[in-house]
Amino acid sequence: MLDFKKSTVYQIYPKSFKDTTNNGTGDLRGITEKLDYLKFLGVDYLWITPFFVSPQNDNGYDVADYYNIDPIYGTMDDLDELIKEANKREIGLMYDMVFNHTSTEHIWFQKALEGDQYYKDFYIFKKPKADGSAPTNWISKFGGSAWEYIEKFDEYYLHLFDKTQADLNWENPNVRAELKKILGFWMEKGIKGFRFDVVNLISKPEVFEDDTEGDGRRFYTDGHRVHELLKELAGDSGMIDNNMLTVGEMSSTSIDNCIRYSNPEEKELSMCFNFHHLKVDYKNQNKWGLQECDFSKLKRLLNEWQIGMEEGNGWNAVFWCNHDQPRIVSRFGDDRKYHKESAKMLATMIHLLRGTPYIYQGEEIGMTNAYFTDINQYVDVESINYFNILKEEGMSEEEIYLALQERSRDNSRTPMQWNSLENAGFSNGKPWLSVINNYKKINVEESIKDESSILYHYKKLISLRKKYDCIAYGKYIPILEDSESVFAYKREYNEKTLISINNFYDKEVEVALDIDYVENYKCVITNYENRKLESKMVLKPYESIAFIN
Ligand code: TEU
Repeated sequence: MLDFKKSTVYQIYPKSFKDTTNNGTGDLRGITEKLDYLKFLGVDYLWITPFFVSPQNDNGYDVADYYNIDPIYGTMDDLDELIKEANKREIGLMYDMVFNHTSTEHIWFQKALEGDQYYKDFYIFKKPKADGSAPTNWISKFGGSAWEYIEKFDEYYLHLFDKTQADLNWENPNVRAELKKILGFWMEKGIKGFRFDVVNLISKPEVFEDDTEGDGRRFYTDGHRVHELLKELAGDSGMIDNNMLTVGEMSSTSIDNCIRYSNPEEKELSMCFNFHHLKVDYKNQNKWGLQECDFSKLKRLLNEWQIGMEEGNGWNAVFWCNHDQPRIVSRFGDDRKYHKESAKMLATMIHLLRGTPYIYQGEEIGMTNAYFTDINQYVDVESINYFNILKEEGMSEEEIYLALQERSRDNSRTPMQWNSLENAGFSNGKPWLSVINNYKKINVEESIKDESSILYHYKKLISLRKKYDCIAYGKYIPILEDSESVFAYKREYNEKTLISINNFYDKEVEVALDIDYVENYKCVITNYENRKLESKMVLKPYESIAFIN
């Protein structure tokens, strides 16, 4: 395995990456076609979101067959070719394993519906309350009740996500055996890692009860047997022995749990995603409530997680973007006046942290939010559900559109912008989701021509992590903790120190640094002109600089 502390992972959302058949949907051959670009960028692993057989109600996170490829993405031959070509370039593939739930079209669920008890036990069916209502008052992550009624059984089944995504019963050893088999099948094919979807939700409580305080998550998040179940999965499947790079997506988790998930001695996973730093612009913790980024909270959270995970010898996946999150340059940067500067600042700020950086397709060229103006442009199940829910709750259409423009998952799912030709070079057919109209300016071809582009900045960050051990292994020490506009830290390793200073705002700001021997430091990356480290510095809007001694 490549040293994951020196590696960078690139996330591909195949549906929107590159379409080679002109049916408007990206495909596996599209990924193969772009491997040279990814090699040029310098990434080590590709996390590819699910391309397995699926009705696509949640764009593939509703898997109907874990062993086969959905025809919209190509064939097994295409996948074999992709693996071969990626291996040639020393790029490892990571597949996305959605094991908390299956599609209701999966044969297991279909058999369960036929009344086959063996398969009914694969899922979580429960009797209604005495009044016939759902077994608990839990809310689905996509809105509405987390239970769906099946009249034939006079029972409900649990779905923490869409009603077509039924939660698996991990207490059943037959379920666990099936999941291990799936991992074995894909490892045989020569892939290098896995990303596990919402894997901290797999352990449900023994007793199902109403949540009088919240939406039910406290009963199943980092559930009582989750570590035990993960250890078993990792050990028995051969994932650990095969040195797979593994990352778990952890919803509403805690540092203590993430240490256990990722400390190598625990033999669970290599690293964890958490989302606390991406909720600092949620008003009252509500995704659809808009507010400015609470910068001091962002700093506090990132610092806490950096220090806490290091103390427990855990490992973070560090990131701003994925297929569920709005584009970071539109979110915490300025996608108009300071597009380049702010995109580069955000990149530096996250990439030099302790953890493995993840880049989401298009982030490296500064792709922005979609700014759709019509509900018909949205495809995402969550966006459409909430459009209706918020309307019922009495929110005005105008406000709902504002919320979707900021928060919809479709913001990150628009087609990758390759060039300035029709549909941004993504497809010659009609794309399944509209291309953003800034593609003539923001695209890969233009970025490659311009060495001062955001793309080259990302390329440099990836190479710095390989070159300097202090970035990969250094101790994390926050500095300028009281600053209301600058996020800064040191990373120390074997006499070497990195200093990363990032102005998060569009205003100049003066910083005073308490650092010895400033003259020994050299600037290794910046988004303005190279400059010297001084004990007092005035930072330009969104200025970001890193020094190493
Ligand atoms: O997401 C899990 C998850 O809880 C969130 O990221 C969620 O989509 C968001 O908070 C809603 O506001 C994972 C996948 O990344 C996502 O694409 C899937 O829809 C989801 O699991 C279900 O498989």
